[in-house]
Amino acid sequence: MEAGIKIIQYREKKLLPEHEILKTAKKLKTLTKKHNALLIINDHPTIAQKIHADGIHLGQTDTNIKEAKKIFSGKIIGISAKTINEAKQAEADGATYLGIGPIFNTPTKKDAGKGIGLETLKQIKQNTTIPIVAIGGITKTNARMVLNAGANSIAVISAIIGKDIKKETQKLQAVIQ
Ligand code: 3NM
Repeated sequence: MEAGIKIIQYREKKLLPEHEILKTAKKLKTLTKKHNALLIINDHPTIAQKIHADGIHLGQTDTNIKEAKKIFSGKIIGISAKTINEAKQAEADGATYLGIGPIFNTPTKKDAGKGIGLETLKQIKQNTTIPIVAIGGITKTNARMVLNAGANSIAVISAIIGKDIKKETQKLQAVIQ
């Protein structure tokens, strides 16, 4: 966040007990608030509600948006999609942004499947109106192309994690601004 990251998504794929997830989520809420960044909790609407997260993110197989809305009263609800139909459906269901990916092949998420490519991203953009956060295999080398294809924002893991996070984030910022 010191390097200008605006949104953090906390992803914990049910490997930890709920009280541990809650503990980490609380710490992240304090940190993101201090840095004026938004905190999105992946799935776990109950935890998101408890810590007053800014938003939740739901995958195609997570809690559905109707159920999530009964639990989480925050404004931001993102839904992952990789096809035009999924994206249109997510928008119709009331998502406030789309997580579109993987744009490129990525080893980070083993079950993400093959990259959908920039052409599909363009088509999704043409068929939807809510903001698109693109994810999957995005680096400082291809980030500009992803934005040019219609993404409003990019989300990254390996482009910055396991390296000098601040330095790599600044390099990314330089190409996307
Ligand atoms: N979700 P990296 S791809 C967490 O397609 C995640 O929904 C994806 O990691 C999706 O930036 C992905 O290292 C992994 O490629 C992104």
